[in-house]
Order: sequence, then structure tokens, then C-alpha cells
Amino acid sequence: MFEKILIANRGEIALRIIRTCREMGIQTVAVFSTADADSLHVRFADEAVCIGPAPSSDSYLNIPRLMAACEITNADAIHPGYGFLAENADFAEICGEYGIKFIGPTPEHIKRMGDKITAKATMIAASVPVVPGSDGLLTDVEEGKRIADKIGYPVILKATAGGGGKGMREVWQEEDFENQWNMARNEAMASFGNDGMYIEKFVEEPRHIEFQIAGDQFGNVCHLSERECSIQRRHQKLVEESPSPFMTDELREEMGQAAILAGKAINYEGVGTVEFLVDKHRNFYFMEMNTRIQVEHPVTEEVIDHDLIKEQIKIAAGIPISGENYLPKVHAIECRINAEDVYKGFRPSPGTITSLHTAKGHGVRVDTHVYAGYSISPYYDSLIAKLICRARTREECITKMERALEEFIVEGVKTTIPFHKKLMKDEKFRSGDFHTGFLNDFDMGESEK
Ligand code: MV4
Repeated sequence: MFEKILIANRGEIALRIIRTCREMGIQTVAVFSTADADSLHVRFADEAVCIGPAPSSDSYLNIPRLMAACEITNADAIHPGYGFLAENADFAEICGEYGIKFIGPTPEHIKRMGDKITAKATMIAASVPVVPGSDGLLTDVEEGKRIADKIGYPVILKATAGGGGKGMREVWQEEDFENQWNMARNEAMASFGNDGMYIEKFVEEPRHIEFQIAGDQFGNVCHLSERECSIQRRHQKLVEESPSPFMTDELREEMGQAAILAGKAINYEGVGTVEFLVDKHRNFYFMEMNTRIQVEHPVTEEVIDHDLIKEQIKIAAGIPISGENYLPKVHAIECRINAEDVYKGFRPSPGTITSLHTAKGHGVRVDTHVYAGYSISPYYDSLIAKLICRARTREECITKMERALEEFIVEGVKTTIPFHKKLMKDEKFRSGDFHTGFLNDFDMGESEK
């Protein structure tokens, strides 16, 4: 087992990783920017190293500084968390060259799944269902139009370097094709420095359902059930739950086997997520694979009663997994509490938290790095807490979440709590009748105060 893990991250996930390390008897090293000098991950780690000023490019994204922190503290492994360098193949490779274990998949896995056309081709070869479309990179706009004509409108143009919705455009009729093609390519070039595009049939009103998987160094791959992530706004997830209200035992079996095939096809090592689009007829299609621990991992931890960070560390240390799949035993919902003003288009609301009372009680979990007096920096993401509730049934879980949201008090900054309160009362949400477009026509109304 590792003796000392350096956590190349900040915020709630850094704290989350430190907690598991302590339970496993592993020493921890926090790294921090000058903006995070008063953060809890700095105080709770065994050692802490300042790696630079507030901008991420000079601190949490700066590979030489991270490697230097590793060297001076003698850490034998790095946990990247999510975001920052978690899916950076160069970083994973450099860790290997320095003899530091990167707690995550290999650089090859990261590269293969990071390029969306390569990922899709891998899934086709492994017999995982994908959305019909171009076989690979489109060579020009004429080829794109020809394929669109063949598969039928509407279609969607996607950047091979994309993900999370950037460089993506729907096309509903041929006369719009060229315009959308140019827009998508320009956006992809500006965002990723790569304007390679592919095309797919547009799946209307899909749900986003993802499967958690785990693979070890001995070729075993299992699934840990699904998370429903359709409640999102502009590709930012706001609420995740497990099991999906749309799931059936048969569909879980089928999608779970497809997720395992996806993992086995690349000999996947570590925990990962296979994202699917699911249409209203319950047809499902591979969308992307994430090679990191995700923000919403606690939902899975609560329904299968396992520590996913611990699993990640054990896999990286060469301990085999059991190989069995895990099915949800209870229901869990996560609400992301962000420092945002939901009445002003969810715009960031950085500042100092003057007073804080988090929710507590049976079946309530709060993953957070904030406290009264903490200042939310405009330099980083706006996530301030994850409120996770668990109960026997979805209905009880929603009731518990409403109770927990009522007692969750944050003063000094605006938060997404009013949004979650409103969502929990929504009839469509309560009946499980929603898809990824749900929040497009969700009206927040007026602020109560
Ligand atoms: C799609 C789609 C419909 N049809 N592909 C959005 C992010 C990127 N990962 C893929 N995405 C989509 N791909 C086809 N062929 C609709 C989306 C999509 C979406 C997917 C998941 C969650 C939220 C979404 C919001 C808008 C569009």
C-alpha cells in the first residue's frame, strides 16, 4: 500500500480524499494556491505545500510545481481528484516517469477516451451500442451533408476533442448545415485547438444515464449501477440520483453489461464512468467515458454502501476487485449547492460566507470544504457543498431532501438552494418524468426576498 499520497486538487474533493487516506492509514500531502491558504484541505492534511498564486495555470494546473511538491515530501502516489489534471494524459505519463503512481487509469486510457471518435470506434468494435453517424472524422462540409441526408435530419455535429457540449451543434434541416458546421468548427478550434468533427443522428429528449464501473490490474471489470444525471443546465449537472427513476431491472442488466464491455475493451484500470444517452423507448447509446472520479460519486457510495475513493486507491496499489456487480439497495439524491444567483441566470456569487448551518440527521450527508468565515474565490468553480440524502424509496428520499434543504442555511453569498427547493416540489420531477431538456423551460420565478 502507498505510504503517502499527494492530492493534486482543492475544495471538497481534496478533503474527501484526505478522509479516506486517514481511514486507510496513508499519509497525505495537500497542495494549495495562495488563495487557498486558509482552506480545510490544507489544515487536515499531514503536510501542505504552497504551489503558487491563485490562477490555476500557476498552481493546480502547473505540472513542474506539483512534481516538485511530490519530490520534497517524498509522496509515492498522486490523486488528481476531478477537474484540473485528472484527465491529462501528459500528467499521468510524467508521474510514471518520476516513479509516482498516478491514481487513475493509464495515459493510453485517458487519450483513447479523450478523443471522442477514437472512443466511439473502440465501442463499435466492442459491440457497445452507439448513435448512428459518420464512421470517423468528416473530411469536408459536403461529406457531412451527404451523411446527414442518409441518416436523416435532425443531426448533431460534434467535435472529436469535445465533451461537455462545447463544439456541438444541432442541425434540423439541410439549409442550416453549412452555418452550423462553421460555428461548431470555430468553437472547437478556439476551445481545443482541434476542429476535427463527426456527425450523429440527433436523439431527441434523451436522458443522461451513466454507469459507474471499476476495473483492476488483472482484467476484472464490474459495474456499480447507474446514476441519473438528466437534471442539468448548460451541461452543468445540478442534481444526480440513483437508481434512475427510468430504470428497470432488465435495462440495468443490459446497460450494465454494455458498460462492462466498454471497460473490458480497453482493459480499464481504476474507477470510471460510461455515459449513455437513453431515448424514450429505452434504447441506449454510448456517449462518452470519463476516466476520473466524478463529482456525483457519493450517490453511488450511498446506494451500494462502498467507499469509491478507497476502491480507487486499492486498485492503484494492485489489489484485485471482487469482480461482482453492485445493485442499488436504497435511493440517493445529490443536490449541488453552488454559490450562484439562481434568479440572475445562475451567475456566480463569490464572497464571504458570514454564517452557515449545514443539514444534519439520519440519511443526510454533506460533502463540503466551507465554514462560516470562508471566502469563496472567484478563481475556482462555484461548488460549495454537495447535499446527499438517502432513504428506502425515492419518495422518502425527496421528502428528506426537502427537510434537509430547509435547515441548510448559507448567509453572505447567494446559493442554488432555492432552485433545489423548487425542483423537489415539481410534479414532473417527483414523478420521474424528465429528460436533459427539462431545465430549459423551468421557471425560477421571483426571489422571495
Ligand atoms: C447528443 C445529444 C443528442 N443526440 N448526441 C451533450 C454533451 C455531450 N457529452 C453529448 N451531448 C449530447 N449528445 C446525440 N446524438 C444530446 C446531447 C445533450 C446532452 C447530453 C447529456 C446531458 C445533457 C445534454 C444536454 C444537451 C445535449
